[in-house]
Amino acid sequence: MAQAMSRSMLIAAVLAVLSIALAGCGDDDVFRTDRPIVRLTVDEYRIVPQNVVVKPGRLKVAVRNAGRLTHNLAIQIAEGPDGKPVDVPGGRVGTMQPGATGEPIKVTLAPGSYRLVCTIANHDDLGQYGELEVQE
Ligand SMILES: [Cu+2]
Repeated sequence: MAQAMSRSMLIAAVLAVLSIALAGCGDDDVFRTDRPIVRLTVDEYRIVPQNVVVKPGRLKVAVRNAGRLTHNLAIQIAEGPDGKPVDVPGGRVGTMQPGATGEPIKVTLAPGSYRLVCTIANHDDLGQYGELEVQE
């Protein structure tokens, strides 16, 4: 009886590990939603989820800093008028202290590809960026 139970628990544990491993696989790491809100978490040096797909129009973005350093979040067009990345209007959550949640922002996005990035120091170079795809 006890043995059967521990076996089923072991199987459950193995399945849990497998599902976590699968969830971590490259192309599968995309968060898709039809809802006009996205919640992101930032830490050293990531934006989670890193790949987000939303519908065009109004989008509320809420960000929490789960890291040990300060971070911010900008939603950018990869190439602005001068060829450099530029924030979409209203598309920046200011510096968040460790453990803090930023003031949620509301942006209006046309279909296209946008960049998510922390613009503090060299966090971008350290991998703290992501992609926001806006598509019908
Ligand atoms: Cu950062």
